Amino acid sequence: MSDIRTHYRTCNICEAMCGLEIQHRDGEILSIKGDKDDPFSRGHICPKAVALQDFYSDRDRLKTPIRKTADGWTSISWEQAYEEIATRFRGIQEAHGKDAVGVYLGNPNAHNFGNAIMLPRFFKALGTNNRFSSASADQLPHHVASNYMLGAGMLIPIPDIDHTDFMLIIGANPIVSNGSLMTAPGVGKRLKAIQQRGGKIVVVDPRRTETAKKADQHLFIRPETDALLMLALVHTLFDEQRVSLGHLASRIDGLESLADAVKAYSPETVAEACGIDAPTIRQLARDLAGARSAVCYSRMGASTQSFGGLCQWLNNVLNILTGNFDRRGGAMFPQPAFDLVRNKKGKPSSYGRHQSRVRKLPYFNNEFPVATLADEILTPGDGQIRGMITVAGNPVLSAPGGARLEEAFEALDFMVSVDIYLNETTRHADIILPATTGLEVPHYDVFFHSFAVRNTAKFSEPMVEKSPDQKHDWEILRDLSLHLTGLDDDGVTPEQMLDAGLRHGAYGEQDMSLATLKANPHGVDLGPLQPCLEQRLQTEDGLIHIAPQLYLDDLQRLDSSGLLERAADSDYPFSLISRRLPRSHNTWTQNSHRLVKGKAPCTLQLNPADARKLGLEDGQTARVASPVGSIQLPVEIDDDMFEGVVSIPQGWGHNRPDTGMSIAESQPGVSINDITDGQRIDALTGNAAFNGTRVSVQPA
Ligand SMILES: Nc1nc2c(c(=O)[nH]1)N[C@H]1C(S)=C(S)[C@@H](COP(=O)(O)OP(=O)(O)OC[C@H]3O[C@@H](n4cnc5c(=O)[nH]c(N)nc54)[C@H](O)[C@@H]3O)O[C@H]1N2
Ligand SMILES: Nc1nc2c(c(=O)[nH]1)N[C@H]1C(S)=C(S)[C@@H](COP(=O)(O)OP(=O)(O)OC[C@H]3O[C@@H](n4cnc5c(=O)[nH]c(N)nc54)[C@H](O)[C@@H]3O)O[C@H]1N2
Ligand code: SF4
Ligand SMILES: [Mo]
Repeated sequence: MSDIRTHYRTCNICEAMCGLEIQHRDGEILSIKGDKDDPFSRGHICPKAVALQDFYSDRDRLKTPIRKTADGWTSISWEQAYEEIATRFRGIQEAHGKDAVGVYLGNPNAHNFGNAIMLPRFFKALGTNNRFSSASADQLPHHVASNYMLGAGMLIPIPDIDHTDFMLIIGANPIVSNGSLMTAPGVGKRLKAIQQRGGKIVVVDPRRTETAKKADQHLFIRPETDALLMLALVHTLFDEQRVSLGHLASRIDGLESLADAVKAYSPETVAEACGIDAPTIRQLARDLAGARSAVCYSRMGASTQSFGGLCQWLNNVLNILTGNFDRRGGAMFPQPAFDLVRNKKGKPSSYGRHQSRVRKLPYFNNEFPVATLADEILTPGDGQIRGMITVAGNPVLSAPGGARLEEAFEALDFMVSVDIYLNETTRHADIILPATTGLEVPHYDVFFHSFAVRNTAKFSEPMVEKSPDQKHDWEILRDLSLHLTGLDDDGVTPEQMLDAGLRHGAYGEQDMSLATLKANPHGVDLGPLQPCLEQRLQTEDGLIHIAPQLYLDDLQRLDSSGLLERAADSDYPFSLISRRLPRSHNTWTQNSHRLVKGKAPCTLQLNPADARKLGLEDGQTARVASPVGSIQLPVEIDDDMFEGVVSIPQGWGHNRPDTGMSIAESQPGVSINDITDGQRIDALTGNAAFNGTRVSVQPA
């Protein structure tokens, strides 16, 4: 038996980038703990990190490429798989054009350094505009706001949680999610520190969340009325002459149009619709403007709804008008060692370059909205998608109206999935290519260092050497690219590209390189965020566009939405929202026996008064229906829910036939996206509008 070894790495399950210390011997894991010497996470971890060993040793993980046959799945060699995929995709593209093959990228791509760096090459080889990803079921409104206001979709302002004196949290639950577009390991401690230094936290959410319970103030809000609330806050800042632009004053363009546009949205006008009274809204505006430093931070609750675009624009507007943009304690811009934003100035943005074929939805962030993927596959005509590849995604469970994708994927001529499991999505593929994951991969957080509340950099080696027949995701993408194009491998690796990026980046002159990171396995601290927007801004005119026309135009859609009048729907009287659970991550961690234990967590939460009206008891099964479908699940009566609002966890529904995740199938839950609707989107950005889906609830 060999010696016990200690391995240091970054957990890449969620955005928090926690440092891990793993003891292992001969490929067996003895312990997984927080790495106290990680300069950023300082020992923090959550229960999911410990489950990394379950994914590592999971017998349900796919080990070889498999092919669907009349007699079920059979193993095939990598070479056979590549040959067949290239032949089939090329055949489809020759007959029907490049766009006839579609791509869907799931969330783990953002946590996979090889893919983050190699995907552009793969896209080039495939040559299709029919690109989709989980981003349009998530954070797309943030990218759109950054693109139109700051000139670069990746230049996203991040709350300076470690220095702020006032944090307004709208539609985020970092205590459970561990933070999103705010990489902040140990976020609970960071929130508590705000209060310990005399600051204040306010949470706006239709559910009194785990985060709301720790805040100084919680305001219940009716789903999808956040844009109205934020407009009223902006209105109040102008109305009460509390606008103070600070050091960016000379760079703000469009202030007058903004002041004009918000005149109609007084707190008194929106109070009834939002469910928050006017004096409370006015006081909130005063608190934001009056705090020594303050930041408004809004996330999934404000993004994945019918006015997600307006919300993320107004979120930035509030931070700008209170002088908190690019300022300590406000909304700041990380300066990552490997920078996704550099050198974009003057290059034309891809935003709005195309429209989707069937529903004419916008092409933002180099992709079409996933809400229209099923339409593009199922609607006949020129440009129809006939072949598809999914990479690390499970849209059957994760996309709005996901159930319709089952029909769509079955209708394809040919489908490929690069994944670690046979699951609800990949079972529709003709060929599944298995990748390494978790502890088996080298890691550098290309994206999340760019969204982090402190500048740090860290590279992790794989804990174990993969076997010769295993492939990293990026190798699969490279091999597919080479087979598609017939080109020879130029030998370039993600590590080489990372190294070049680090050397040419902001810290290149301070000896930043891959070798430096390898010599510092706990990570390198590069200090707190600093004001840097004037250097990083990417607009042609060097100005911050506070009132881009597309947002001003979208106000009309808000006005005619019926939200202000509280228009009721008697067939579907409840408003559905999603929630995240501490012990699961999206759709794929439910095969860990460490995470899936105890009481089944996939419940319908609703308020006691609503339960009484419906005659529902705790634990009873309810039927929840929307215009697109219905599901049945146990009721959990909970006075943390706002009246008229019900909540279901996202990421569940492992009750489909013919999948291969035995533990997940033992506690399957149901898929919320069997009742969300692909037609329900934020029309401005194309982002999915999960929140506020109208549903009926009855005893089953
Ligand atoms: N109703 C509702 N729907 C939602 C949400 C919500 O709040 N409410 N949230 C949305 C959000 S924020 C997101 S990000 C999306 C997520 O949507 P998706 O990205 O489609 O879903 P995931 O569960 O992340 O899918 C990950 C897939 O990758 C596989 N996988 C895991 N690790 C690896 C790996 O290392 N390599 C490869 N090749 N495969 C791997 C898993 O087996 C799984 O099939 O869901 C969205 N859907
Ligand atoms: N444990 C765990 N952690 C995760 C994940 C996970 O699945 N499990 N997923 C990861 C991913 S992919 C992401 S993107 C992040 C997301 O991170 P967060 O955005 O922090 O996570 P959510 O729990 O989706 O928080 C959304 C909140 O919005 C509220 N909400 C719903 N509708 C509305 C509305 O109309 N208005 C307002 N104001 N609030 C509303 C919900 O009640 C919920 O509390 O979490 C990441 N971290
Ligand atoms: S908070 Fe996220 S990064 Fe940290 S240990 Fe948990 S899953 Fe991993
Ligand atoms: Mo996400």
